[in-house]
Amino acid sequence: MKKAFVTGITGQDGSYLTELLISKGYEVHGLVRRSSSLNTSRICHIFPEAEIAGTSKSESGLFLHYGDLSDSEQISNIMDKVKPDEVYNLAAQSHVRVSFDTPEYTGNITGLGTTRLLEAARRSNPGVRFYQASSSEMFGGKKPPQNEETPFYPRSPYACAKVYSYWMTRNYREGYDMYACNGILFNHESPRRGETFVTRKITRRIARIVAGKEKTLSLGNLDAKRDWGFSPEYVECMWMMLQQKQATDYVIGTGETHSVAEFVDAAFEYAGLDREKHVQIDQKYFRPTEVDVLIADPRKAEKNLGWKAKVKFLDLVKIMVDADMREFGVEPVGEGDMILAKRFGKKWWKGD
Ligand code: NAP
Ligand code: G4F
Repeated sequence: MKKAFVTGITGQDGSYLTELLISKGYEVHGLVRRSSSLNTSRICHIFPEAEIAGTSKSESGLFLHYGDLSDSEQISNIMDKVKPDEVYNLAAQSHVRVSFDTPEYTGNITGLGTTRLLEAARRSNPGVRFYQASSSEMFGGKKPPQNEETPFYPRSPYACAKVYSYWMTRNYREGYDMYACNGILFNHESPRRGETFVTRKITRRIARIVAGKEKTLSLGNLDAKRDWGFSPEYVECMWMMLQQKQATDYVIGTGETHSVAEFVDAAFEYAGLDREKHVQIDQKYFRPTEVDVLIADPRKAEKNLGWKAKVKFLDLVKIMVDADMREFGVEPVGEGDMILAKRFGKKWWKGD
């Protein structure tokens, strides 16, 4: 039985990846931060025990370990004990706007945290396979469409930290012959997306407006363009990257770009609401430096991995609006649910 260690297991991607790995028969070990309120809601269907004590195991074969990417000793302890075959580094201070408020902390976790993990992984098992969650933010919106050869131009403390982690991952590959890959993923969303990222903020607020709980939605820059895909498809690609003969880096995205304004329009229209009555602009959501246009050129992943995004922009909008309507007790429009049933059926991912 293969063993995987996943950092960021409580996040959007970590939760979907864990479901995928368990469905493939892996023993999965996850790193969890201690918090004063529960932070395991995205994995509580796999790990129902509310309390974790030391290393805890659920019925499904998922093990959780307390730790933090700032704590190299604990990371080394876990690695020595688990000796994983595959390590997925998904943990990060992942919010770009917040990284301007916490640049040092973001550098410590999103940057140096990767080095701590690479070093502990290499020492525990030289044959380990390592996935680094790199980001399209590293391109800074320059020279679209962006592929593996596009130069980096980081435009936030978050992106600077991710560029450092990208190069450390390559350095371990080249210096120690370690099987280490960077997945340079463009924005990917889902009903499990964090509530303060723009897509989820929009769909959640729409559901609350329909439910009569709110009236307005305040946003920042509506002109920025992103290549938005669907998280459950993207975590499959992370796994694929670690199953190849040779380690290399991949750009992953849909190949389409849409503005935040287009997302707002599509979501309001789908929910049957008039955007003009609800949306307002608030300067506090603008960033000191913005990434204007992200659009992936994912041809290398298509060619080498046979991977292609199936869920595109409008489908994604519908899936997310429906899920949030259900969460707030409103009858979903229903097209999003139909798209999921058609595309995923009874596959590993059960939907939210
Ligand atoms: P997310 O939902 O924000 O999850 C981040 C995870 O990191 C959470 O499990 C969080 O734990 C954990 N974490 C944060 N600080 C930590 C620390 N100091 N020590 C240990 N764990 C810590 O992010 P995501 O959307 O799933 O993204 C996964 C990864 O891919 C991130 O590295 C992100 O930067 C990167 N990425 C994301 C996208 C995207 O569009 N989603 C695109 C490119 C790259 P808590 O639950 O305790 O907060
Ligand atoms: O949803 P966002 O916060 O995502 P952003 O900054 O693109 O970063 C996400 O994707 C990256 C991959 O490219 C990841 F690496 C990163 O971890 C994260 O998952 O913002 C998207 C756009 C930005 O241009 C922002 O300025 O939406 C704009 N925006 C407009 N109003 C807003 C808002 N963003 C947020 N979060 N909140 C707003 O009110």
